[in-house]
Amino acid sequence: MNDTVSRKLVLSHFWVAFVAFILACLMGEYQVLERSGFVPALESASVYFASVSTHGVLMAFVLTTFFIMGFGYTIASTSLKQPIWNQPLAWGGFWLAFVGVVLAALPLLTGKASVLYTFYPPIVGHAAFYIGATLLVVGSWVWCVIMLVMFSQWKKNNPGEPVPLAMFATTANAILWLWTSAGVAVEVLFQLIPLSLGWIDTIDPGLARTLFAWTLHPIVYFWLIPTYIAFYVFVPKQAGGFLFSEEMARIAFIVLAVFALPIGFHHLYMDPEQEKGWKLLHGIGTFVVALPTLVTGFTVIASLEIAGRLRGGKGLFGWILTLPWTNPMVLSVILALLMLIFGGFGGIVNASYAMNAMVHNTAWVPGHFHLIFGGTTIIMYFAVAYYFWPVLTGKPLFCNTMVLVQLWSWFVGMVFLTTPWHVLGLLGQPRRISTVVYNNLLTLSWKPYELAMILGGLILLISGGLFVYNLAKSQLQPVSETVEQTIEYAQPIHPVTSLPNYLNGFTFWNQVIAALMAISFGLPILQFFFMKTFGSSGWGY
Ligand code: HAS
Ligand code: CU
Repeated sequence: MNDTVSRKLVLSHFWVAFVAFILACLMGEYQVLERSGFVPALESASVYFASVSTHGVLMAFVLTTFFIMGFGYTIASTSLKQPIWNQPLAWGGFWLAFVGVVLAALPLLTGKASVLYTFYPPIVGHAAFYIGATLLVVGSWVWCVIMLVMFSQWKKNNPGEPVPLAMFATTANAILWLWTSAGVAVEVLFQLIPLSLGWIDTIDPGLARTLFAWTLHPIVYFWLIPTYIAFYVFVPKQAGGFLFSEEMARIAFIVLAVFALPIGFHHLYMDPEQEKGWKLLHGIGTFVVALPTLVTGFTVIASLEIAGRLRGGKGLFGWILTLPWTNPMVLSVILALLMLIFGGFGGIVNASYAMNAMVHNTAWVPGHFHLIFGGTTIIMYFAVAYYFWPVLTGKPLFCNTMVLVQLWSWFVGMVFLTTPWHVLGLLGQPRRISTVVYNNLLTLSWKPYELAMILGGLILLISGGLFVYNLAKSQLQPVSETVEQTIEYAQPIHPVTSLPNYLNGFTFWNQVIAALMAISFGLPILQFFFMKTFGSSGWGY
C-alpha cells in the first residue's frame, strides 16, 4: 500500500466532485426532455436556464477542479514517495473551494444566476455567484502552490534527476491553471463583482469576453491533462507493456501548457470586438495545440501495441484483440480514443474560420464538447477513480463486471447524445435555447434527433448513477481484510536517466508563456482602454 497517500484528503475531494457530477447528470436529462417539447408539463424557460447554468458549473468547474486537486495530491504523494507538503494548507484550500461552491449554488438553484457557465455579460447574476466562483478558484490556487512546492523540493533534494513523469505533468497543469485562471479572475474581480454589487453602472462586454477567452481555451486542457497523464503513466502498465517514449510525453505536456494559453480567440471568431488579424494569429495557434494530442494519440496507441504484441498479438491489428479489454483502465482508453477521433474532428472544424461560421452558436458546439470533455476526458476520470479506489479505501472494487457495464454504457450514451447534437447543429438548431415555440418544417426535422438525445441522456444518467453506486458500494462493503494495492507507474521502453533542463523544469517555459501572452493578448486587451465605447448596463435578475 502507498503509505504516503492522504486518503481522507483525496477521498473528500473526489466525493465532492462525484456528488456534483451525479446532480449535474440529473439536470442534463431534464434539459434534453425540456427542450425537446415532448413533455409540455416540464416546459419553463426560467427553470431550464437555472438548470443548464447549474449543470454547466457543476460539470465544468466543480467536478473538474475537485477531481484534479484530488488526483494531483495522489500523484504527488505516490510518484514522489513523500507525504503532501503542508496538509493543513491543503485542507484550507479544500474548504475554501467547498464554501465557494455552496455560495455559488444558492443563487444558481434559485434562478438568480442563470447566466450559464460562461457567464457572458451583459447578462448579470447575483454577486454571491461570482464571489463563490472566486473562492473556488482561490482554493484551487492553494493546490497549485502545494504542487509547485513539492516539485521544487523534490528537485532540490534530487539534483539532476528526472522528476517522475506524472509529477512533471501535474506541475505543468498547475502552472497552466495559474496562468489560465488569471483572465477570468480579472474579469470577475474588476467587472462582474463590482457590477453585480451596483458599485459601477456599466462594463464593456467586449473586454469581458476577451478576458474570458483568455481562460476558456486553456481551461479545457486543464481538464484534459489528468486524462493524458493517465494515458501515459497508467495505461501502458495496465495493458501489460511499456510507455513508448517518455520524452514524447514530456514534449506533449509542455506544448499543451505553452500553446493552449495564447489562443482563446477561436471562441470569438464571430465576435466584433477583435480584429481579423488577431483571430488569424489565434487560429494558427489553435492548430498548433492540436499537435500534442496527435502526439499523444500516437504514443498511447504505440504503447498499447507494445502491450498487445507482448501478450502474443500478431498481424497488423491482431494486437488490439489481445489487449486486456476487461481491465477498466484499458477499456476506458480504447473508448476514450474512439471518442477523441470525432470530438477532435469537431474541434478542427470549429477552429477553421469559415466552417466555424456554419456551426458557431449551434447545437454542434455542445455536441463537440460533450463528446471530447464528457466522453474522452470524463471516461478517464472514471478509470482513474476505479484504479485509485482500492488504494484509497483499502477495499477491492466490489464487482468488475459492473464497472465494465458502467464504462460501456457511458460510451454508448455519449454516442446517442452527441451524434444527434452534431446533426442538429448542421440543421440550424441554435445552442442555449430552452424551447422552440414555432413549428415549421425545419424544426419538425429536429424531432427525431431530440428523441435520440433523450435516450442518450437517459443512458448517461443510469451510467453516471452506476458509477457513483460502484464507488459507494465498494467503499461501504464490509471486508475482513484490507487490500494491499499500490499505484503503479508505467516504465518507458527506453529508461530516461538524464534530461535537459527544458524537459525537466518550467523556468524557461514560463518566460515563453509570458512572451506569447503579451503578444497575443497585449494589444487586444489594451485597445479597450483607448477606444471610445458606450458600455452596457447589466440585464439584472
Ligand atoms: Fe474545443 C469549443 C476547438 C479540444 C472543450 N471546446 C469548445 C467548448 C468546450 C470545448 C467546452 O476552434 C465550448 C465553449 C463554449 O461554451 O462556448 N477544441 C478545439 C480544438 C481542439 C479542441 C481545435 N475542446 C477540446 C477539448 C475540450 C474542449 C480537449 C475539453 C476537454 N473548441 C474548439 C473551438 C471552439 C471549441 C474552435 C469554439 C466553437 C464555437 O464556435 O463556439 C483540439 O485540441 C482537438 C485535437 C484532437 C484531434 C483528434 C485526434 C485523434 C486522436 C485519436 C486517435 C485514435 C484512434 C483510435 C486512431 C485532432 C489522437 C485507436 C483505436 C484503438 C482501438 C486503439
Ligand atoms: Cu477553445
